[in-house]
Amino acid sequence: MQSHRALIFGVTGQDGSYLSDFLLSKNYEVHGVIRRSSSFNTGRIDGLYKDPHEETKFFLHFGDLSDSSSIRNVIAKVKPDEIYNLAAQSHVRVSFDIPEYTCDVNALGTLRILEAIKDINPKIRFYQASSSEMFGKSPAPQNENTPFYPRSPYGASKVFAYWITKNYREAYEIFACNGILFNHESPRRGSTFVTKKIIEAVIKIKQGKQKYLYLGNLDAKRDWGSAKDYVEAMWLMLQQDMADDYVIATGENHSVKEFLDEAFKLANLDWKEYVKIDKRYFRPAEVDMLCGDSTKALDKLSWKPKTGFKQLIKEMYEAGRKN
Ligand code: NAP
Ligand code: G4F
Repeated sequence: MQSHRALIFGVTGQDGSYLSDFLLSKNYEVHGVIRRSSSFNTGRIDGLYKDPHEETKFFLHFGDLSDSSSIRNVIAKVKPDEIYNLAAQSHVRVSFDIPEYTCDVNALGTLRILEAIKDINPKIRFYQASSSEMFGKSPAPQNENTPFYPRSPYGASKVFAYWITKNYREAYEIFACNGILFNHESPRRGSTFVTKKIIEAVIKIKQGKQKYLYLGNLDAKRDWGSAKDYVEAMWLMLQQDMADDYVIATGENHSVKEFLDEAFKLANLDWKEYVKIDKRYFRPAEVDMLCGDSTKALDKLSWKPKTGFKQLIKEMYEAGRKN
């Protein structure tokens, strides 16, 4: 039987690396798009990459979501059955500093891929990495029917990408799905997101290599799940008979303070002795509380999260200690 071929934009990111692992385990041929960078940006996928002269099912191509021609060329060359758009300027705080770039990549980048699919092969199935940040100020619990109220350029860019994905599904019958994923973390999470920042600090403080941890708003609440669990949901969405949009979440939420409690407890430390507040980590507008209701994903995809809050923190802590 011929194996399926997937193309992943954002393959070097947290989710791109876990999705690559997952699809390779399903015998897919996986192609990833990477950006040219003056320093190495492939750390999360180095274990998967082999010289293309050897036998391999994992291939990399240069491209950028701000560059339509590179998107079109890679899609025409790879001829994928499925495209996963995980590429984004994904940092909410940074999106206030570089709003125009954030919207170019996250919003127009999505449109560029959809236009290429429409012109090159409208039969390609498309996954869009939508975000719980789109709900912003809308009260929890949030599900597929909750109105969007984004609170950042990042959130607003993702709202455009969500609607353009839905529009290309309705207008051109492209099999295009939005996965509205709530926060998901892992040992591969970028170091500037709050969970990984806390874990790295706990380990360094315990080792005597760091004195204090500087953070912003400790009262914000997030629905934190595990990236490994969530990439399976992305794939499941593209295996259905009909394209649709799904919320993916744990249904539980915790404050940054609760995360600090659990993480510092693992090292037998009290976070109150080490955490200091730095105004620079506050956002001009904050999302106070996210908590997802993923009943639809359970009913239609038979998907549910496997990793709880404490287990996730423990996994991140144990993996961090080994590095
Ligand atoms: P991440 O670790 O920040 O990865 C982002 C990826 O996008 C990286 O591979 C990055 O490449 C790539 N990228 C950035 N700008 C690009 C551009 N102009 N052209 C091509 N590629 C570009 O993010 P993640 O946590 O894996 O999240 C994956 C997706 O899900 C993102 O779209 C994010 O917004 C969305 N999302 C994430 C969460 C979450 O909690 N993790 C929740 C909801 C939605 P470099 O490695 O070269 O920087
Ligand atoms: O870890 P964060 O930066 O994640 P945030 O803003 O929720 O965004 C992440 O999840 C979204 C899904 O809801 C994704 F779409 C997005 O791409 C990204 O993956 O911040 C979490 C909370 C915020 O309320 C923030 O204000 O932690 C608070 N926080 C407090 N101190 C901090 C810090 N966040 C960061 N990054 N750094 C701090 O020092």
